[in-house]
Amino acid sequence: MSPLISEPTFPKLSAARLYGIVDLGYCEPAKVEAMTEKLCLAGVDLLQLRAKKLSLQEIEKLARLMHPITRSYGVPLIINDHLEIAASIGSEGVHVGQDDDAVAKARAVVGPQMFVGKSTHSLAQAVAAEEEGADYIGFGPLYATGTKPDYVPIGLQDITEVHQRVRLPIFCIGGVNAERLPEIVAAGARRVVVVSAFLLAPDVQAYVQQIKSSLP
Ligand code: 3NM
Repeated sequence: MSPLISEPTFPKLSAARLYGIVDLGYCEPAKVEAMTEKLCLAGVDLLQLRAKKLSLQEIEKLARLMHPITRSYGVPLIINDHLEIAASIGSEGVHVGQDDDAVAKARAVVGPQMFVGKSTHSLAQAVAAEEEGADYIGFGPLYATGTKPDYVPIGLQDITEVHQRVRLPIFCIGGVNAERLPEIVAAGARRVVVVSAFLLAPDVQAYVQQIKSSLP
């Protein structure tokens, strides 16, 4: 008889509130495993691997290191940009930008099980991403951010309306930190993505927990 191997179960995407990103602009490769563990332990609901400057081989290697850790916490792992890597490692999700592949192309590569997220930078793009079949959207950057320096911040004024017009989970992103969170939540945000504020925090776990407990 073959042993029973239990498949990890992941909560529904709609239950996710706090989305972390292991961005290799802030976290060196040798620290990716430890950072993944800390973020998951502290309570991120989703975790993305984002590495704009590494080779495909290096990114795949890191994704393969992260995946057993994220799975053990029941945290979906999302690969930024690289559909083939997502398909090859069997991550739970993939994330595409406005200049990347369309959602349909992404789905054709990664299959029907994996969820597909899309970055949006305006109300019109948010509505279009839903029509295109995305499973969730990022909405931002709310503030100017060194993590995505070429993007003009969209501010907080459209957050309420995007929640009225788009039924998908909406993750507000870009310059989100503990100090700004109250005004972001007051503007109508229910879900956020935090990158540099987590990765640069002196105590990552305490910082994640602080943000998590301040979300509605
Ligand atoms: N995408 P930080 S803003 C990766 O608006 C990313 O689509 C954005 O990093 C978008 O929390 C952003 O360090 C950077 O500002 C978020």
